[in-house]
Amino acid sequence: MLSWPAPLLPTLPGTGPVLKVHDTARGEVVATNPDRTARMYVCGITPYDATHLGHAATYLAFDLVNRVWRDAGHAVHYVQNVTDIDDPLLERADRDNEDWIVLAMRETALFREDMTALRVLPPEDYVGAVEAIPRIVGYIETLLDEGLAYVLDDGTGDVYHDISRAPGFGSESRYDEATMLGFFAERGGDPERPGKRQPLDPMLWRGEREGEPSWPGPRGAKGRPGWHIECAAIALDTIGMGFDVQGGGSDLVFPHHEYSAVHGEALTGTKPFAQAYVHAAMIGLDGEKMSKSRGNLVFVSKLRGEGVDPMAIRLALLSGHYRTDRAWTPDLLREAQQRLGTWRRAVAQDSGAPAGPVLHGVRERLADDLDSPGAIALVDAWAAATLSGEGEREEQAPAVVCDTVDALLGVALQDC
Ligand code: 5CA
Ligand code: ZN
Repeated sequence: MLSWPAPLLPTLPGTGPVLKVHDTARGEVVATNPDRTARMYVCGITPYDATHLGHAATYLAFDLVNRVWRDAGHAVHYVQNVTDIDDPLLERADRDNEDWIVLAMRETALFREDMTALRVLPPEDYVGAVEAIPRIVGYIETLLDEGLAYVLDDGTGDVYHDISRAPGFGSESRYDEATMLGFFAERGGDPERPGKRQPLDPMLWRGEREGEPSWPGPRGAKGRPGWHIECAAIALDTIGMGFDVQGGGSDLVFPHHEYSAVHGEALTGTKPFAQAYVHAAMIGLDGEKMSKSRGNLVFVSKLRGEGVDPMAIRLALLSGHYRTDRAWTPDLLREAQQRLGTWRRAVAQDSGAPAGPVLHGVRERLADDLDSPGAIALVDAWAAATLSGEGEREEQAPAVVCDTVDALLGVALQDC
């Protein structure tokens, strides 16, 4: 699929430190240890209502991962999917009496525009579920051939992964069975379905149903792919097993990332699927998680349409830590707009407070589990000192801080 245009990325003097992130599977902050090319897979949108500020916050968190790795001297192979066929997309198209393909294409196009406006570095591979179907089918056939998957015996043609044959099951989320069952039922699973070997077996392929789109499937049975095998297959085909970071919002901890990992491990006979599973916390509005199903959404495109500077949206979302559930409020945006104005005035000065500690400090804060509020506080302090006109001055400082904020926080202040 077409990705989106890359923003310019200034090169900073020296190199940044090793990135540490919180890994859900180990339950602690761990150092990433990428090869020369770091590999990251971040779960993309299901394109029926893009891009709300929750989505944006999640992609901004992983954009920081990308930027910190690049600053540390790595190339980054970044992969993102688009779940352009799944139940919620078809349900929305049905509700609005719209062609699901038109809906998906329109929302994906809007997402690209929002990501471009927010200056998110684009993925090297941007892959839709539909275009991946032939590969997904091959993987499901492998699981069937190895006796790790089974066709349900009720004539539907639905295929499930037998998780009793998956020894690693549970090691990503580390949830107990009751918790798993709760989230599974809540997030698209079917624990009660008769004929399954285990209630927690996930669907790999949904046999053709009347009125639903379908494609040639495993062993010639028509239908469409399950959700978790989509991400496992796309990751395996692009960056392979053992990649550095699997990312998404915390609502994907279970079942989605657990099952993607289990599918990947079953298909390759190797572990782990990802070295670290990193989850961004939820953005809420008026005390509830912002979600399509609840309909309490604020859209990036709506704010842009009202003339809000995308850099202020970016700063507002980064002013909270990515692992803290937080609310979007008008005050948050106002504060970010003010901050952006202050920073822009400061970098427009002929000289400023010393830049070295800002560059070093922002690098250090972001490498420490993406502490964006800590990084922002350092730039605030620099801007205040610079605008006060007092203390030590350096002629190059405004340009260096401008580049630092651009390269590491992704906030463009001006042409530095
Ligand atoms: N297509 C799947 C992933 S393969 C999916 O979850 N799509 S989504 O459109 O529902 O969400 C896209 C991304 O935004 C996911 O990483 C999800 O975890 C994240 N997300 C959804 N709602 C929020 C929210 N309120 N706050 C933060 N992140 C969110
Ligand atoms: Zn996914």
